[in-house]
Amino acid sequence: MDAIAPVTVTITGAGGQIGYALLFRIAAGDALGPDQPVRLRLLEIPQGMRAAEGAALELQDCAFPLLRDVEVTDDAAVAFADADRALLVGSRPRMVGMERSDLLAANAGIFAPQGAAIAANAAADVRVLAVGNPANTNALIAAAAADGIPGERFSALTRLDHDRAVAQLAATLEVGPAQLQGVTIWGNHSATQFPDIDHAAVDGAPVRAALAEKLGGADAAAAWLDEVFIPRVARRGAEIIEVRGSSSAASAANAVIAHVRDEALGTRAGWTSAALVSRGEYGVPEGLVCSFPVTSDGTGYRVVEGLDLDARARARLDASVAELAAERDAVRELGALPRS
Ligand code: NAX
Repeated sequence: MDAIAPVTVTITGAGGQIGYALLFRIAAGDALGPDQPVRLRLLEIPQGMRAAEGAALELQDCAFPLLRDVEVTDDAAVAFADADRALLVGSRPRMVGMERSDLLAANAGIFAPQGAAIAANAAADVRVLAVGNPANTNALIAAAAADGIPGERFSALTRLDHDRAVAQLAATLEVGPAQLQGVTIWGNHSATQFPDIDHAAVDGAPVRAALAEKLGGADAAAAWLDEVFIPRVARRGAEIIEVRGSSSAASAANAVIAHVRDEALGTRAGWTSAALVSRGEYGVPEGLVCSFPVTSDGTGYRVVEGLDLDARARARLDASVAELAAERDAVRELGALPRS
């Protein structure tokens, strides 16, 4: 009998490349802490079952002290039974010639039934993170289908974008990532996202001023932010595919670990970024799953309110929010969301 009750974590798409980089770190205690026993439930479609079963054998071979058991299944009711955390990684990738509406429809067909299966089977206080793309809208679809589970328990992953932004700034300023605070990803996990440094500090001093000093003036810093930094962060996924030949996997898994860890154990200094169901913060229409600056005291992420957005920031956030609203309207047309 464990002194601390095990936490059940369900991972969908567990046989995929992010799954393979994620499972072992959860089992090692990186997400929920070094004293927290875990049970893993791996959900796959029939084509992915062998890969997930292979990963389960390897998990056993690690003899992780915190890992209580692993179950591999293609039945969502079994996978989400008593789940405390659901990490929705599996999704339909965009294939050549696929229209955006086809992609949204294919993923609505995955995330709506999974939302319903979570509501029917998971623990009453389950928390759900959508990773599979389009992550924000997939979280919206799952939340809408999960009758009885408050929207605040759903989030979508923008921590990889956040960490990419911190890393690019750290490299340019020639400082360590831990010296930077207050970076924010706003909006959608897509090319319209807005990586924002206007409230960021390096060793307590404004990042904008530090960039101006490093790059030869305020105009040079502004040009670097708009022409280099923002596009590089927003298109980093494509850059990784070009160089590596396949999409980000270990860095994405690391971001999932960081998102869950900070949500469960609390953000320490400053804030991080996550996409949450809007309650109207910063004028983002209620119900959209939008990335915001967030903190957690260990009981769930909350939006950091009260930051000033200038006209440039407002326009960038509005553009990304318009894309989120268009995605929501498209899935509503497909019947994957209740008509409000
Ligand atoms: P892979 O194609 O390697 O793995 C996906 C796995 O999901 C496959 O094993 C597949 O069999 C499984 N799957 C498909 N439909 C399923 C269903 N209905 N139920 C359970 N499993 C199902 O993709 P991978 O590289 O692991 O990426 C997974 C998802 O993460 C993709 O949608 C990808 O676009 C997204 N990403 C999201 C990121 C983010 O920051 N939000 C960054 C990384 C990544 O691009």
